[in-house]
Amino acid sequence: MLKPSVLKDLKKIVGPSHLYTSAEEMAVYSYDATQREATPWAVARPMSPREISEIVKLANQELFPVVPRGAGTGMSGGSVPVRGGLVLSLERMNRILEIDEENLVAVVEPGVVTGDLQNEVESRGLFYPPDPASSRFCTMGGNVAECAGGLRAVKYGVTKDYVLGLEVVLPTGEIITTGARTAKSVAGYDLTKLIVGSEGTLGIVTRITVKLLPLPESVRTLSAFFSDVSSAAGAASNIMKSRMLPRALEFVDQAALRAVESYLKEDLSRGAAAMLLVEVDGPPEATGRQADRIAEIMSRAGAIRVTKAETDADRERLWSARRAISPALYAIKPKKLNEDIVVPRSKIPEILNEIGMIAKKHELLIVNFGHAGDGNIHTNILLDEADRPRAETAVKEIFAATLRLGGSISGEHGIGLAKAAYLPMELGEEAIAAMKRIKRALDPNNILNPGKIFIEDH
Ligand code: 2HG
Ligand code: ZN
Repeated sequence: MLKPSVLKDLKKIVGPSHLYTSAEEMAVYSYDATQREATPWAVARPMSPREISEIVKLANQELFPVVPRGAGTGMSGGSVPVRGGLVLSLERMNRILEIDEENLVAVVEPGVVTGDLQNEVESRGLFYPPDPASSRFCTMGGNVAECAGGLRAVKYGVTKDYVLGLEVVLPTGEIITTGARTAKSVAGYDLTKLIVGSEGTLGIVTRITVKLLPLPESVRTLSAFFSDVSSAAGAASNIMKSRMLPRALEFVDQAALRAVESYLKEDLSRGAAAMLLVEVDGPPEATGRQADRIAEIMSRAGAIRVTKAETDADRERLWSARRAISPALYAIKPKKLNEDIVVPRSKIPEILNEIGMIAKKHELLIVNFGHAGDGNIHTNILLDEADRPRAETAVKEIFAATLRLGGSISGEHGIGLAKAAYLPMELGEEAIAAMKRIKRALDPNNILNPGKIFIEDH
């Protein structure tokens, strides 16, 4: 609970209409896309770095947790206030501040919806490549906090590859800038990279400078359906071996297909067991040729049907279906544990095989889809509450197999709450101790987003 005097101070900082305390308002800020929930003690909606700095200084005096929050679309519990405290919602700081067309740079506030930035720059012939499946709802601040990946990472990389610099309120209240707005800068330690992906534990990002690219001249999208998962996995690995680099290479298994089809009331797959969705971009003469070659590779690998999207509406239909998989899975079972393991690309057939065996052993329904081109598979264990203990054992086994194949337990969703217990499986004790030393140095009172990433505090 926050003392009445603290609530009064917070009201003074953000203005009375931007401090929420009612049960209904708390409920809105209590969860993310993992279905994890914890009720905050209050919610503040600041408008400036100065207000945030004052809030954080107050938190250090009064020792209450501060939990930054974007749109709540996170997949690892990063914005869930597990220790209570104050949720700091960045939703009002939602301006695109600048698009510098000459230098290919955009400057935004953290509450900007990623899809809105994409649309704005695309209307000027520019391109912001990171494209989380939730791009229509998620915000740039959340993307930075978790280092979001998404559908185009296979060719263009992830959020950290585009962030040139940040303005950050440190856990002790200082407002700093990191990086630069130039194409290069090696002035001092790379604090930008430290903050990107730090899951709201090392600073609150209040301004983001990203690099832009020229918008590719043309895009071609193909869908292919297979009668078994291993042919689809084989086709994906043949595409990656072909010396072409698609901008998206997505895999969807049968259960995920069925879920999204019943969600959208649309029969995409006509009974197929797996789908690949592939997209190339570049000059039209190149994309036309690449689309033909990719179609041929997929047919040779056993595709029962390959279709090239002919219109923007066709493309949009395919991508909307792909983006809807995650929410659609709730139609099958009330709960899911969604993981985002990543393995070296060539190991996808092996990891899918292992996951299949683990599912069978524990009698669990496990659905797989995701960014095959990155080796990043969204393994979703669909469950009723009674399945949970077996599901948790299965998660551990899936992580062990992932690490054995040279992978990582999280490709893009972050550790947050969901994977904190498993982080030691991947990182040695010394590496975790080094990370905790950084946390302690920047946040000596453990104010900022406590309880995340590490199972035990510093
Ligand atoms: C996606 O790629 C998201 O659709 C969500 O990263 C994945 O729900 C999931 O497992
Ligand atoms: Zn994803």
